[in-house]
Amino acid sequence: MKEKSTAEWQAADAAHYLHPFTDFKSLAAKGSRIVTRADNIYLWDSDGQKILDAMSGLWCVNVGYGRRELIEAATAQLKQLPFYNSFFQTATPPAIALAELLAEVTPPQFRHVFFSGSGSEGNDTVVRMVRRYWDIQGHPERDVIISRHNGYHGSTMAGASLGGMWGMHAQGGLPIPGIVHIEQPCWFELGQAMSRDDFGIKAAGWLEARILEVGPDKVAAFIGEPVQGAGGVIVPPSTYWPEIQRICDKYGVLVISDEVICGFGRTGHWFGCETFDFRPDLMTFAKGVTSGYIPLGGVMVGERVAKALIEQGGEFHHGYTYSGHPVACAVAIANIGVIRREGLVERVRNELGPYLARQFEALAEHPLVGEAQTCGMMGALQLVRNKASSESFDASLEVGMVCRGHCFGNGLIMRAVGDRMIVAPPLVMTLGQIDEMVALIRRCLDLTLADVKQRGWM
Ligand code: PXG
Repeated sequence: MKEKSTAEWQAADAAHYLHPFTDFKSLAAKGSRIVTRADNIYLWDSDGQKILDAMSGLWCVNVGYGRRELIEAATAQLKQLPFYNSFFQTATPPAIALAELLAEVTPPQFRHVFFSGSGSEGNDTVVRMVRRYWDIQGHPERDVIISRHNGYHGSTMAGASLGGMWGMHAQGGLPIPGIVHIEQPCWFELGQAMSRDDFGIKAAGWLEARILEVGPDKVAAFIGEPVQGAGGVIVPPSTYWPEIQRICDKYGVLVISDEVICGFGRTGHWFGCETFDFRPDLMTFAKGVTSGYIPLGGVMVGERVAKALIEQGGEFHHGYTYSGHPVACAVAIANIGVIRREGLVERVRNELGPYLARQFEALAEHPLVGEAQTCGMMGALQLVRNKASSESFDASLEVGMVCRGHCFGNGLIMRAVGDRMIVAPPLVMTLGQIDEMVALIRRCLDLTLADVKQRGWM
């Protein structure tokens, strides 16, 4: 590709490229940061600035950048068979081998997979599959799926409908029919009057209340992320998911775990449902399955649903051109190989996760931080105006964006969700690199504090 200067890239970008989740006009005025290369946990931009990527690309580069094994797997597969589909009584060896491998690394109820190209497509598959399941059971009226406010399940029509982001619903006539929401298990926002454990039970109770309101004979499934990622790394109390499972079992409601972020080691187990001790019937995955090197997603289908689909379902009228793309599947196999050989899941559970948790406990002392939470290799810092009373800043001040601006300027990528600053760094970090990241975070918090005081906001 022809090299351009930063200004030339920015001009061409502003002229032609509509970015996702972006105010196009305001970005064109500011100019994009152009990322040109990466290695391990670092990125470099077109001005040569080195950046520590504490978001793993977008929650996905679990094994870090520049991994030879993944690059070689893609290259070899591109030469051997760059594409063939899985329709019309056909399959390719990488897709079959990955299906077999996923059955090995996922919880025992999962022996089948349906591939998609992304997490959103995976969740569209979930909606169609769940409704098909109840159809086959002779209960087509059981078509309501319950989801949560501030959950994120993608940006397609079904994905955005399942998600509980009201801004997304306001554009394009969403949610689609048959999707309803309950409140999220966010203790900081909704539960501070009680213990975390009591709040977990209370928040799960909102599901039972909604099932009774809709009618248990109408409810098909409940979907949630084990830890809400895009919503701000909201780690639920440990009592929450077991209670959700109990309620779903009581009413025969299917449980769907959206593992697009939590899957493949992020929480310290292969899947978030193992960390939080529940037993989903379906599990959406994407991102970490290939460490983001190439798009791939899918749905793990537990025996309850798989048996019905296979034995009684007839043709399932659903699928994508890239379902089981051989190059993507070859990369996923190499990626899972790296995770296994390097014991990354165990490292997150036993070493990196606990270390990150201790560093975040120390960051919780900072005057701007009202709450610090981590789970495995993900973490959140809630910025507050008054630490003692947990009083928030006025949302219109966009303090999170001020902090993100300092991160940008200091070679650190950290995401701002409102006033919640979040990280989800690669699972291959050394302890020294965690120290380096935390030192950068601390510096950016200090700069934000000075900024906020100077503006008279605190
Ligand atoms: N489910 C979950 C839990 C996700 O986090 C999706 C589904 C959709 O996956 P695709 O591959 O279709 O994007 C996601 C995606 C953010 C951010 O701002 C998070 C995601 C995507 C874009 C931005 O944190 N997660």
